[in-house]
Amino acid sequence: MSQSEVVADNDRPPSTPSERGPSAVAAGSRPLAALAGVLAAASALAVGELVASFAAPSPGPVVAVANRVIDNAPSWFVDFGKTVFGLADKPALVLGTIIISLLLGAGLGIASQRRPAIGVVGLSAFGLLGMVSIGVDAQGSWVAAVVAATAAAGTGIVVLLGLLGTLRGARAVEVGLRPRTASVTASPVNPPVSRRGFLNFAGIVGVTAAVAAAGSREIRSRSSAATARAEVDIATTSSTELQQLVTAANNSTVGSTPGITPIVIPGDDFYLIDTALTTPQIDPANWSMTIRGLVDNELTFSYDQLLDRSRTIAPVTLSCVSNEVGGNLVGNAIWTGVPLSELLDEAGVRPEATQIASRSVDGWSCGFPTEAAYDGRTALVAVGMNDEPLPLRHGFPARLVVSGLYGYVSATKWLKEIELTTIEGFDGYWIPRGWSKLGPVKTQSRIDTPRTGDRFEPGTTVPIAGVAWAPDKGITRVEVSIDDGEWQEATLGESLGPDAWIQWLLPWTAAEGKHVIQVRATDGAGETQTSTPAPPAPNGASGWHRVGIEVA
Ligand SMILES: Nc1nc2c(c(=O)[nH]1)N[C@H]1C(S)=C(S)[C@@H](COP(=O)(O)O)O[C@H]1N2
Ligand SMILES: [Mo]
Repeated sequence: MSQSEVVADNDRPPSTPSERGPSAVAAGSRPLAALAGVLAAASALAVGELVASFAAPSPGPVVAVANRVIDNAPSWFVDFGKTVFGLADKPALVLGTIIISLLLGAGLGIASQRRPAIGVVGLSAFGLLGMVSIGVDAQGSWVAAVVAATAAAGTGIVVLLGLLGTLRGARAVEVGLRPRTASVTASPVNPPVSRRGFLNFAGIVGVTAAVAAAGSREIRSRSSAATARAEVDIATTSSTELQQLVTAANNSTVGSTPGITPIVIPGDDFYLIDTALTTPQIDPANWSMTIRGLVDNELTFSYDQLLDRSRTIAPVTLSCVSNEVGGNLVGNAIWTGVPLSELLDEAGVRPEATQIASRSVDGWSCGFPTEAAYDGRTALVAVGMNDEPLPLRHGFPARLVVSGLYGYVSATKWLKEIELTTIEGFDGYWIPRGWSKLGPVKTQSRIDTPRTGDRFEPGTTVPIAGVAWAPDKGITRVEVSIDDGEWQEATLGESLGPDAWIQWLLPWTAAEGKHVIQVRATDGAGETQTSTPAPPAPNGASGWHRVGIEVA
């Protein structure tokens, strides 16, 4: 066996040295060239992330590119992501961006083996994409974009050319174009020096890239707004009174039903919906919100100025238009904030301003009719949730909360500006993506317990219970029907007001057989929710929630 045979890749069929021309060996080093490309891409991304992290909250290349995907993706792609990955659709998108970059890197590595210029051009194009993606990002800075992208592309090119150069050295040794150094005898466990050099180099690059990536994460976490948030105290005396009402509701017969949703959802358990890949980290000391557009005086408020004003406390049920019948993209919390109308009045809203548009720090936007701020419903620039400053993921330092409107038209988190405009003059983020311009919340009810598939013994008393909501009209009646039978009126729990959901209970004696339980609610305007099923798009799901159980 010749020495060149010994060092050939194990996964290749054996061949005689005479059959193995230089091209055969070149093909054998393909996986290594691909590895060189992957490492070039990985180190480029890691260095780009590290450099950009010093400019936080400007995103790094990965998040910025993924943001561009979210912004420009057709809605079928977004729906697909939500269907396949659910609430993990964002981590999946970030991971996907990284994997695609590494795969492209692999391709570049192979293509650059013969023509290194391809690698240089490819990695420069990568850099350009990253630069523009960071630059146009709502939280991006062009300085960070240029510096991070240049460093990333430069690193990628150096790594790629360096590794391929080492690899060429290794190839020369294998083909016998260059004599092996006398001191090293090659064997499967002791590869020739050049190939070993490649692997050593590759290892160092891999470890360095991992360290850079970890470093960027660490730097970003240090710039977190969590510390600033921890120093704010939102609680007031009226929140204590409300808390007593909440405790009473939870301790009531209805509220203490096992399996029923608590009347107030803690921030950590509250449903989350937004387009943000990473939670915006906002230092309230450097934050302010502006009211502009069709107003007499443009006004800007700092966080302290908002906190210094007298605050309203209101339980409001927030719902996502994407919530399915029976779904859990809905929650009730106690919001603390400044009435929107108060701030608008100071700015002086002009009569032609028919829409209140708002934008977030991360570039999201929405809008609703100006009337909603003035028709008496709860409409707040909220700074608190359940007696605490807003949780970071729920919009710290400030967000909008408007009773009776789905979140996608009203509930801007990480609020940056409110612009008075006309209804025709502006479409929020989700409108061109196929959702209705107006998003009043549909009256809905949900069975929390029992759940589909539950089994009971005949004769047991089964508490049928759940929640019903119709912000800002309130719920006046909840009825339950078993097996399409007569509607039976459920007992309603303590009310936190018309903006909040209400808990309900109907004890039922289980009779043998399979049963279908249905629920429907009637709102304060006297309307009973429709039985006609509709999907969430374009303006919210409708129909009655039903649950199937078995008694045997
Ligand atoms: N900045 C920003 N605010 C946003 C969104 C968003 O994507 N970005 N999504 C809206 C939608 S669709 C909903 S349903 C609510 C959800 O608020 P939550 O995550 O606090 O429950 O936030 C709204 N506010
Ligand atoms: Mo939503």
